[in-house]
Amino acid sequence: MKPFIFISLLLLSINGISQDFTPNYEESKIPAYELPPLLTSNDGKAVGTSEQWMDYRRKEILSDFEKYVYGKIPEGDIDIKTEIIKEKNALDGKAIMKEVKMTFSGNNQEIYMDILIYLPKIKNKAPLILAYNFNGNHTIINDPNISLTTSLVGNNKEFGITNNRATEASRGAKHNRWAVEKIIDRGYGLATIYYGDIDLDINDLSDGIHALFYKSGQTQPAKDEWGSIAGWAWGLSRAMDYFEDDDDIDESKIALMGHSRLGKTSLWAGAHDQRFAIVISNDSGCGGAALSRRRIGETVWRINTSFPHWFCDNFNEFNNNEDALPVDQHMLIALVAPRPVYVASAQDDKWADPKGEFLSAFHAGAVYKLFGLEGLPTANMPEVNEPIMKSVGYHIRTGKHDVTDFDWEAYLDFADKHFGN
Ligand code: GTR
Repeated sequence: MKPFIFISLLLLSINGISQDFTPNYEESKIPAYELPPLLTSNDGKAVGTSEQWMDYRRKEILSDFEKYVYGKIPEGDIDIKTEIIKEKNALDGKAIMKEVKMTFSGNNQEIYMDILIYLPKIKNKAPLILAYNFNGNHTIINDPNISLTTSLVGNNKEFGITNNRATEASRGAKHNRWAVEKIIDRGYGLATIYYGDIDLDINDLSDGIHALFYKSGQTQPAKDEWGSIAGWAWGLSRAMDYFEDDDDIDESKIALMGHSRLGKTSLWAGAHDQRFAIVISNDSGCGGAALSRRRIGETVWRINTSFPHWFCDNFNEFNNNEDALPVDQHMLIALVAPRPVYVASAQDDKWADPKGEFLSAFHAGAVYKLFGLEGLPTANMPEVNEPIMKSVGYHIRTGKHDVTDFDWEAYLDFADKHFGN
């Protein structure tokens, strides 16, 4: 895709948002709704044991999310080549930095994904947090050894990005969101990937990972096939394939974290791929942790209108028609069970519906109970800045839609608790 097309498409996706949408923020105006039952199968059987959950209910729900929300990954073989590009001392010698390039090819096309990895220098294999970034690996910390991304990035005057190509000036530009040193000091590794490596975040699925899987003559996913979120989730699983082969990484202790649209992605990846040991959603909102039926802030119609490429086409059937959805987002969180899951909200992030995020996490607890595990203790939201950490974790912190040191501290505490670090 040519850079100027990328810019105009970005503008289009912003301007394409309908003007006459007034989000509702009042609890009293939420239409009465009933959540689809977690523990009754589609043909009406009660699900009362963890075996029944794993044997059929989990599969039904996963398949409904594939069919109606995120889209299925098409079948087909692509070639994957993995190379370690760099390995260096980092952070004044207390960490190792690696760059790993995975190249994917199919249909005579090729894309690549660069995984940037920081590992603490510890005796054992490192547990690790995996999270996508929005602007390129080089933006998470000012480290001259990190390769600038060669994928297209958004233009930004402050960093001199005018032709959708990363600049030196954007090194470390997003360091506020990445507690790299804290993570290393706590004995964890961090791996990150620029999400645009897998699929550019524009309403165009003719390229990126999708194009590698198209059948002859196909240029768009079928109605029940993957949108961008499922594509990004696929990329996280490929990173996991690599971690399984890296002797410095403990692949049984990978926590997946994501913010906002990438929080939606981490939930879907973690639901789908049970190799991820902990799943963390930071301010993921509509299509992530928030219950769709509450229709607070961003709604299904609104998200499908502003970001038509994120979900599968079938999801449009539920625009202003949330009650017809066979699933709601508490079921997505439940798909992570029995693995620990953490949902975080921000007080000023009304658009993402903090209470809807909390309620999803709360209701998912019913499935954890089948495994003899504890979910969130009550249906009342905790005070701000007071994390709850059971097998389901939750906090709402003060502040806006963002990733802060407070969030990272909570995630590391949660990982310590469950990984026994
Ligand atoms: C918003 C979108 C949200 C959220 C957010 C983000 O514009 O409406 O669903 O994903 O972007 O990713 O920052």
